[in-house]
Amino acid sequence: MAQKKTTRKTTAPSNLTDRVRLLQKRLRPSGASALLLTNPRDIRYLTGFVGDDSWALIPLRSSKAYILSDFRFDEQIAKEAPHAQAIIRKKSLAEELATLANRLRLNKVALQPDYLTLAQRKPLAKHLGAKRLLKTDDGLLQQRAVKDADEVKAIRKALAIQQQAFRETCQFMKHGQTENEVAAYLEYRMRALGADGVSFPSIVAADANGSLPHAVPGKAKIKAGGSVLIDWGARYNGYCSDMTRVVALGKMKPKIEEVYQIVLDAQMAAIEAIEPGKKLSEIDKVARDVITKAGYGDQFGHSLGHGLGLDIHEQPVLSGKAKGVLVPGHVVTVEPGIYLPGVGGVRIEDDVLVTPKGHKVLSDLPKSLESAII
Ligand SMILES: [Mn+2]
Repeated sequence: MAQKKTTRKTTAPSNLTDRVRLLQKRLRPSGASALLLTNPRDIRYLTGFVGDDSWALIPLRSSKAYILSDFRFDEQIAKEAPHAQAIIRKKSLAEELATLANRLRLNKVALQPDYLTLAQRKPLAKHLGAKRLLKTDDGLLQQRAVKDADEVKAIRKALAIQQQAFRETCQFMKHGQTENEVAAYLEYRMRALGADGVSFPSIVAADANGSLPHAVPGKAKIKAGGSVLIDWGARYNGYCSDMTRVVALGKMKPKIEEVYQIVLDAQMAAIEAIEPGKKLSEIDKVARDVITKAGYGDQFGHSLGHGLGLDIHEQPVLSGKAKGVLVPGHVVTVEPGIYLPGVGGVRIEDDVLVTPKGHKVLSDLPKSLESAII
């Protein structure tokens, strides 16, 4: 009897080969014959495999990637990473890697120093030989900063989900609810609308709590005539989105209204300045100048924004200290803020794609002062 062939639906991104080729090309001059991936995010980026407790080996002169994993992930690897060969380990990861490296005649194996502990390196040195281990910069942070079409699509979808959940949450919010209740509803809606989950724990900060840039939602109540700062994000297909809005129930306090308009002006000016070739530090300065000129420079104590992707904070960073320039494919948050202890805070955040000619704002929830009164 002929064996029935089961066709498995793969979830692998379509650009995997391009991503691997780019990495191989960059690493060849380093003298490495392969790169050992120990960062789960990089493993996902280059193979499609989402599980943990696994390593991946990318030889530099072959199109095949290897995933060293265990029984739990056998089926998952076939589905998520059809281009990779799974090695379901019977011994330790280090021993299996040594066997594989010998079989493939790999001379030098490059490691990811930021994602390998000393405890993990020791058995590697023992089984593979310390001389075969190479410390190198794999350049993946820079590579991952430039998003391909698949990635932009996933971020757009994450944004669509988080924005719909926010609109529903604005309908739901009422005087007397706690920050926690609002956060729970918002996160529930994102999940129900198809998100993998949140991209980070949501911030819902009522009134004076809004002056803490990383406030944790608690028992404080939202009140009519008060303001609420909400910083939230969805994850879709592994990709994060990230936005912040400030809304007021019924009316906004004059002080909050004043700084709201300043933050909005700063944010829009910075977004307008985004185009390929512009210095990262210059974009930060555009927003900072607006806020400083209005007299609140000291109340804007963080950098303007950050890249986002499989991680919520990625390259590039929009800060005064950042080196480098924007290139097409960068996706960055633009999120200036003014924080007034005891009074409250305003931060407005959107996600922006750098295009060949300029930029495209991927998020589109209203943000005018009028729209902030709900
Ligand atoms: Mn952010």
